[in-house]
Order: sequence, then C-alpha cells, then structure tokens
Amino acid sequence: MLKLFKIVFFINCTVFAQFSPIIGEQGCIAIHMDSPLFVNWAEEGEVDRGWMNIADTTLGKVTFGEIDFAYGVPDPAVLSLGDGGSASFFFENTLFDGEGYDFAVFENAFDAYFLELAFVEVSSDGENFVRFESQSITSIEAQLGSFDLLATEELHNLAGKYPAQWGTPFDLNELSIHSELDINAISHIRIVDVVGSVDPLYATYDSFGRTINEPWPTAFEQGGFDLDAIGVIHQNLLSIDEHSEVLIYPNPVSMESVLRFNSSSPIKNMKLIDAFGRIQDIDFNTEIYLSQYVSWKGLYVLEYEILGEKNRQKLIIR
Ligand SMILES: [Ca+2]
Ligand SMILES: [Ca+2]
Ligand SMILES: [Ca+2]
Repeated sequence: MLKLFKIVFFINCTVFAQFSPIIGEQGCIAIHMDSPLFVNWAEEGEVDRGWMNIADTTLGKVTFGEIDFAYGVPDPAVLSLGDGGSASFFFENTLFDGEGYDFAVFENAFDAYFLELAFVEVSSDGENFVRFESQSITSIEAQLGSFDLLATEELHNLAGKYPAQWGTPFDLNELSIHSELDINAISHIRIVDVVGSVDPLYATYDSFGRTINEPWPTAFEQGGFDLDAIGVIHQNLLSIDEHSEVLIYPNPVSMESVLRFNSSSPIKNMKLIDAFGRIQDIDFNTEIYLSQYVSWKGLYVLEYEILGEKNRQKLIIR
C-alpha cells in the first residue's frame, strides 16, 4: 500500500509540478516571432524604471534602452526594467479573448537557461490591472546569482521563460472571473520585473505565495527584465488590407455567415489558418460558407494566391 502511495505521489508530482518545457521539447507553448498568428505589435507605452539593485538604491536606477525599443517586431533593441521596474503599453485597438493565446511577450535571453522573468498584467480601463496567475517552483534554498540558470519547466505564466525571438504566450480567458476586467476589450498590458531576491525584504511572489528565485542581484545598467516586444494575436476592429486588390467581406464576420470576395483577377489556393497555426484548404468560387470550416470564434488568417503572388489577410470570425 505504501509503495502504491509512493508511485501515485510520484506520478502526481511529475504530471502537475512541471510546466511547458524548452523550445524543441514536446508540449512547449512558445510562439516564434515569425508566426502568422501575430497581427500586430505594441507601439505605444511608458516605462517606470526599477533599481539597479533594490538592496542598494545608492546605485540609482537602470538606464538602458528606451520605451520604443519595445515597440514593433522583436529585434536586438530591448528596454531594461531594473529591479521591480515596469512598462505599460496602450492599445487603441483593444485585444479580445479569442480561441487560445491572445498575445505574447518577448525577452532577449540568448539561450534556454539564462532567463530573467516578469509578471504580466492587463487592464480594460487603464486603472484596474489584473495579474496573470504565475507559478515558480524553482528551489529557494540558495539565492541564484547574476549568471545562474533557471529551468523553464519550473515556471508558468511568467514572461521571459523562453529565449529571444520566442514569445511567452498569455490567454485572456484565464482572467474571465475578474469582474473589473473586460477580457474582450483589453486596452493595457503591463510588464513588471520579478525581483529575484529570496530575502523577504525584497522578494516577489508567485500567485501561490511562493518566493520566486531568479538571478539576482543584476546591478548593472541592463539589469532586470529586458523587454524586446509584445506580439498581439487577437485584436478588435482591424481593417482589412487596404492595398490588396481583393475585397473580402464582411470582416469581422459571424461564424454562421457567408464570406464573399470581390477580385479583378482569379484567386487560387485559398487556405484558412487558425489561431493554432492549423491550415485548411478552402474550396470556393465567390463565397465561403464559414460554418463548413470553422467551429470557434477568433482571429484567422486567409492565405491565397493572386497573379502568382501569395497574399495574407486577417479575418476576424465572431
Ligand atoms: Ca484566449
Ligand atoms: Ca528581475
Ligand atoms: Ca525590441
């Protein structure tokens, strides 16, 4: 009986105490910056810089990077937040809770182990921010130093758990219980540096009250979380591509509706790509009965060829 209990306990630990692993391993949820899922990038925000070392504020605050280093697609330019620093971003076209992940945060870690972490919060009014439920099961027996390593599978819902060019994705649906938030009209995303100290004077905690052990101190100008970019997956009221010779309408479109096309040249090889990157070939003349192809609402990408060129357009299905 005791043996059986041990086996059950072991399996439980294995199944529940591990989160999404490193790039390349089965179950990894990171999304690459080139994914067609990304329809837009953060472009407007402000930074509240943190300390180079929260335990020695005479060193002052970090200075590396500007807010616009976190705008647009991921690139070598990053904004360092410092101990406990934060950056808030505003989205004129709000984000909505579509199927699966809704946005992703990019850091600049150069491999899978030298990681710096941040909490992620969202708001639909710019005042009430709700933090995603984070988990860190990294041991806190010894303080991790500036260049110590973290294990990706011991971290959940903390930005920075994947290396550069790979976004940590977040699903607004997890916040549906918060009445102060409209998860279909998210106007702000805030990234808050995790202070990696295990000293209760400075420590930060996951959503279960566990101290988060993270490389610390990082007492230099590039200290703390290095924010590269925020990629948007589900965004409201995006207009169709104005430069396209093809008019696809209506857009947004209801799942029960017919989608129509107006084009001066024949359209070929049409494909519909969903939020998970799954591709379906679409058979059509001038209209598509969407209910034949889609079973959930959200952001899709329509890909097709016209005059020998491949085109892509965003399609919001409601
Ligand atoms: Ca979602
Ligand atoms: Ca930190
Ligand atoms: Ca950047």
